[in-house]
Amino acid sequence: MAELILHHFDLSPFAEKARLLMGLKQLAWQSVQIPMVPPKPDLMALTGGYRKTPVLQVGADIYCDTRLIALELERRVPQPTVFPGGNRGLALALSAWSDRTFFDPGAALAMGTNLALLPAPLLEDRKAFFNFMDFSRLAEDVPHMYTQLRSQLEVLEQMLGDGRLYVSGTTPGWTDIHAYFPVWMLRGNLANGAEILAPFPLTVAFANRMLAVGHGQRRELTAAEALAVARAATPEVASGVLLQDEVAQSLQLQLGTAVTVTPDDYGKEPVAGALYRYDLQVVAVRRVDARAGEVVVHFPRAGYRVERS
Ligand SMILES: N[C@@H](CCC(=O)N[C@@H](CS)C(=O)NCC(=O)O)C(=O)O
Repeated sequence: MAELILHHFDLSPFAEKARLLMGLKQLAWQSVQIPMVPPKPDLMALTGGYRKTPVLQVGADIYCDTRLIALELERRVPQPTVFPGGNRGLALALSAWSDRTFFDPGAALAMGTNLALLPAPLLEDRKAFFNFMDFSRLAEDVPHMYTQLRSQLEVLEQMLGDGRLYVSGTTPGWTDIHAYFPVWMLRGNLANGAEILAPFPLTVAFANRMLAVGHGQRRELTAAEALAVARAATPEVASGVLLQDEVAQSLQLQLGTAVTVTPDDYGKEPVAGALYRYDLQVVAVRRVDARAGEVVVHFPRAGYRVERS
């Protein structure tokens, strides 16, 4: 297998999810630091427009979104599994709780309690990016967001209530990463993080165990080196599958049809390419870039809109 290259920045909570996947699987990987705000020209050369963090590159295959990165790492390196206890479906379903219900109030607080400290370009970018946050009342909403966050910490405390070491049971998995990443963020970004966590002792002990999972073996790489890896590689052969669902039928999709793939929540930057794979798990497009060469960009099917370009 070509080397695993993660495009990320250290402060990114979603990237922490991917780094913990590397830790769970004890993987060696290469780290390319990307800017926190656009322009991100080197990342764009690989993704064709997807700007979110993190992105996984394996040769000339580019995987967007942690929901797909987890599945792809599991496919490539099945053991140790990130779905211990046979809870794969439940673990996948929990991303909605983790990425929205639990993470959003933490993200709103990280912004709302640090407004004076945030660099202007970061604030301006995030105002446009986080379309689900009402920036006009971010400061005013701080008390409400504390309660929203605490209510989910309480849920996590209940998940751990029978004394189990991990949400997944005796070994950590993707559900644990879902449960832990908002806690990682609040520890790192909220001045009163320890105070907020104090009433949740099982969660604190759990978070310390998750910290010990680590990030596997990480080695830094430059963006130019990563682009050279993509140029020198050829994408993996596609499944050849094209699911004939309502979308495929209404758009008359074929493999090779020119389409765009766009996140349906926020950061709605379309990626254009020739349809390469289309089923209930993955939609992938092939594109040719002047700097990256021929690449295939893969997205989870859930949460992404496919349109003819
Ligand atoms: N659904 C995506 C969400 C990723 C996401 O929102 N990442 C944040 C960083 S934590 C982001 O992209 N922020 C803007 C940026 O990095 O440009 C995933 O699971 O990977």
